Amino acid sequence: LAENALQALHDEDYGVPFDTRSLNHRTMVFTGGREARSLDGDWTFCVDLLDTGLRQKWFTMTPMAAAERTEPWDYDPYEGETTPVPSCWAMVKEKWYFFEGSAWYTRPLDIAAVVPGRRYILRVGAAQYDCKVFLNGRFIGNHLGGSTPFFAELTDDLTAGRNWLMLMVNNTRTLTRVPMRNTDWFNYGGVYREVALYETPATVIRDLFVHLAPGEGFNRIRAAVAVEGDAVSARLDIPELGISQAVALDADGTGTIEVEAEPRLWSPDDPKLYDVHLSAGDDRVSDRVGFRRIERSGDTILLNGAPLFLRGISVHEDDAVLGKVTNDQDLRRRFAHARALNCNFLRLAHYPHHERAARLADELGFLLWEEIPVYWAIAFDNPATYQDAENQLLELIKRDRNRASVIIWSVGNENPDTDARLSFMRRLAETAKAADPTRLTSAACLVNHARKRIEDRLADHIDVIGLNEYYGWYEENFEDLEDIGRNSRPDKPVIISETGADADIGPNGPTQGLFSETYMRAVYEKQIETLRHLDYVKGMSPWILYDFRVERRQNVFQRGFNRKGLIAADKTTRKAAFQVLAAYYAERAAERG
Ligand code: GCB
Repeated sequence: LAENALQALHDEDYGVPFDTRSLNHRTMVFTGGREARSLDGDWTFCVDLLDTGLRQKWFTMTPMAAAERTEPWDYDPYEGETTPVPSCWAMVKEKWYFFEGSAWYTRPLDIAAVVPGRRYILRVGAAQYDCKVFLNGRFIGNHLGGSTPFFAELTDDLTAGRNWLMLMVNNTRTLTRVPMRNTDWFNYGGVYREVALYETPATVIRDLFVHLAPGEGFNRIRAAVAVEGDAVSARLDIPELGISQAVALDADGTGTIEVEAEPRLWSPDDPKLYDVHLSAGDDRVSDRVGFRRIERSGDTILLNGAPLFLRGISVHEDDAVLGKVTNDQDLRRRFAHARALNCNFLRLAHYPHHERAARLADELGFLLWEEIPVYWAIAFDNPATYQDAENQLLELIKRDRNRASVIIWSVGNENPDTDARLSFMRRLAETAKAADPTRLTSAACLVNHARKRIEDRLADHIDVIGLNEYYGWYEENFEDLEDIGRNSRPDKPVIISETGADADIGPNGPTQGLFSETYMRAVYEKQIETLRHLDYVKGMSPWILYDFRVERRQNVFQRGFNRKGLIAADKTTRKAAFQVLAAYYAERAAERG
């Protein structure tokens, strides 16, 4: 079939093009406390650069032995190579290292009985970037966005016995995706977070948002719930606070309550969490929630009413061996390194990280900046690109808004100050506020280098100004940073969301000058010396904790990695600048008394 016949094929077969049966934030289910059946493990796998699978409808092939097939076939989803889920295909076999395109995943799904009145819902933790879900030859739905979870209801297509589940995952970089074609991190493809099947009653709790109510005191808790089904009320229980309260549901299944309570407030020093339960009809979910308040007043950030300085570090989700796959051990090591740096804050750049990161931060007492990949030159004038970005933002917020650790939603990184960008990102910031009025919004902005001042029209529409600056590295004249400090009078808190320098500490790394450890250390020393005198700077998250893989960095010192890590890609060897930052943060922490 010719390229332009593809759309017709979709319409003819399904009545809808693939990309309109959208799996988006509206199809999310609240999963806290639910039992899930893991679908991780080996799946049959095939890369498909030319999208032959869609043309030949590989998803409709029935399983049979090769000898029984009567027609020629170009791929058999039921035989051949396998790949583990979760994984990034680049990390599984060398021949897939630079592969960009579509890949097919197939596995059996055996169900003893499809119980009437029960629902069966698939959750994919993340698939980079476009994922089409098929069950037993039928197209179920399509998700866009590489780092947020999505849900597909399988109930109507599932049969007792053996079913076949297929995912087609496409990681092609395009001008209209979020991120677009050009990034400074590796374009890993694949189903790289966990996949699971949830079984629920007919009535399903889709959403639960529980937090300290905004306002004066710290003695009211608010819960907003969304239930699908015929329940007219739900019940909220927080046993440790003596709360057991009915929540009346409107005709659309939503309801909100506010109750008096005196929770011990969550903070990095005392990361207290409470068990929270919600039931509606036969459905029941739970969560572990900390109660705290984050606010901005003038150029100050307040946590539970007290001024806060964010001693942070930026971090990618990247591993020299696993790629974007994250596990508990990796996250714990990350937080242990942040602790050794005397941090109280991490910037999870540049896309939503695994939800376990925020759960651990809740437990261990770290504050987080979370972000969507509105990175560099997005197609700001394209409505479909906006929809995609907004959906990723809402999926992230709905996934993590019960996490006390998360204090900032960032709507983007280093985007030029154009009209189209302003309206796109302002809308995102407003959407974040509407979905979650309890947190601060931000974006990593750029300095106006010509006028040497902090100046970005988006600053009027966000709570905290993130600022990426590389004086001493990309900007050679370090004195300019001092001018910028003098020339700027922001009326909001500024966080230096990035600064840094590369250093190659391998055997052939230089001993002085650019890319040397000594040079990197000097940049950190100068940055700290300058920034510590700017009283509107209320925190920093230098770039970056670990060296990370990226295609675009290929000089003799980089060799496929961005080397701005305070720790090398082995996640063990510290560079000299580590201690410089750790010492500064120790001083800031002590100042607090
Ligand atoms: C930036 C980007 C970040 C890059 C970094 C660098 O400004 O936000 O994604 O990796 O600079 O190292 O150039």
